[in-house]
Amino acid sequence: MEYIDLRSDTVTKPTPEMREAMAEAEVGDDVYMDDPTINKLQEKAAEMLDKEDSLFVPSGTMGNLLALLVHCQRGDEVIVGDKAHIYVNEAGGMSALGGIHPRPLMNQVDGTLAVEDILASIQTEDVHHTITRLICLENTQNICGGVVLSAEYTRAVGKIARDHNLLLHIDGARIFNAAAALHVSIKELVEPADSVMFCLSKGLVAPVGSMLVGTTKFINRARHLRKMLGGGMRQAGVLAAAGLISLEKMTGRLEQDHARAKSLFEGLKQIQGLKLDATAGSSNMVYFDLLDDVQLSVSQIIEEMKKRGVLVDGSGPRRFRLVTHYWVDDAGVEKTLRALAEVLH
Ligand code: TLP
Repeated sequence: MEYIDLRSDTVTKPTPEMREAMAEAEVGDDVYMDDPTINKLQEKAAEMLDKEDSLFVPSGTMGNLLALLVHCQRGDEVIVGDKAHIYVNEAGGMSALGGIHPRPLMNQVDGTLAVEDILASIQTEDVHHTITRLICLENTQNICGGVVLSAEYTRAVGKIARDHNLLLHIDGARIFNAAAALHVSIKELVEPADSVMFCLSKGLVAPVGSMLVGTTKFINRARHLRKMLGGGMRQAGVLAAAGLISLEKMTGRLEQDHARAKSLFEGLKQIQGLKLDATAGSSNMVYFDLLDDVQLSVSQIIEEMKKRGVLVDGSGPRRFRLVTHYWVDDAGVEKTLRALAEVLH
């Protein structure tokens, strides 16, 4: 059966054009920095974000971890959202591998960290305290609903960082979705950040890989630590070839995914038994809860949807997240809505 797969945008398989580019990619040994396709991808990513340099890494998780390890010493503190992927979904890498102390602040419903909370959490110089070193933002903010943090807000946080001698890292796994939703340039959106991680293998459809972007000094240190973590790849130009198509072609089409998330949101509103998040459809995600009168469990609904050719995933005991992407077309949205209406009634 041909499934419509809404579990995540990480499920995107490479396009035929990507597969062709991968097959024909010029490659070399990237640990010697000899892979021309990786070098081209890294130059292109740095240029697009208007930063000095960038590094191809196997995953978003590794990209974020490298940023934390480069920016912080053991015992340093990181201000991070309590719903941030870095805090919730990266296996505690910052503490386990870096001895870095997270300072979780409550994410607001719009995905931001309240400026007053950030200011109040910066440690004063005191023998009892950790040293606050870094602020992490996530844009789009996944768990808050794929919500988008504005350029203005990012600038405000960047100013706090500079005023207090801190650094700013953006987990921009879906930063191109944010730029598309805001209609601002990616350069403007990331300008205040010292480092940014973004994923090629989510809405940008590449099969593997993320980019870490920042100053040349930062990237050189990150390359060293990537090797330490076993992430020094060799002829990975076959992967970078797909990543180049992500940057050249896929960054320009994300509004289609957002429009389909909005159609899903509108359609789901017509189905009884669901409580949709107000932020649903801000970018390419729709989160919703099951109302108490729905007798079926999340796993029963997942099973029933699968029988109807639609893959969905739960994100809580009564909660779902649907994610639109390149391989979900208008017919896929219709099929999903029909299937869910049938399952729930
Ligand atoms: N997110 C995945 C899951 O891990 C939850 C998903 O399906 O959304 N930052 C953010 C904001 C992310 O959403 C993710 C992945 C990552 C980082 C990590 O990227 P990978 O999976 O490449 O390590």
